[in-house]
Amino acid sequence: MRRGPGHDPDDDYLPNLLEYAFQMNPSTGQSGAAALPEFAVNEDGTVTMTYCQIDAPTEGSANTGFRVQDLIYIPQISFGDRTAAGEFIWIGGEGDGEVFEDAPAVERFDGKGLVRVALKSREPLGNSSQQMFGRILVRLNE
Ligand SMILES: [Ca+2]
Repeated sequence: MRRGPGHDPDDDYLPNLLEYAFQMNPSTGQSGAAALPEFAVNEDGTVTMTYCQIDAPTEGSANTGFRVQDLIYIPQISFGDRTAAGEFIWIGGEGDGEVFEDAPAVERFDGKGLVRVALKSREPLGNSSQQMFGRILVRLNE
């Protein structure tokens, strides 16, 4: 059985939890790139992270994570710093830093049960020579 949230039956490197969170098909390796997070640096040095989440009543904020049905979407950034164990240090969500403006721009766009969420950083972040990563951590809301 390969039906658990961490399984990847279509071998596209997206576990079932993320296929569900981004409303992709877990049994075919179709491209779901439109639903995956994008990260852009604005002219003023702020960054905008854009991603899709399930279109349903939402609680929380960009800085605590958005609770939608049985999922939590937690936007985070990293400047490439690592822990002693070699893992990236992520900032945002879970109370350890307020990276993004609270009110995201939310747009319905595809009729497939998703909304596109655009989050802008509160301040300029780094410069073009500094590596920066963004991710959406998705967890089950237990
Ligand atoms: Ca998959």
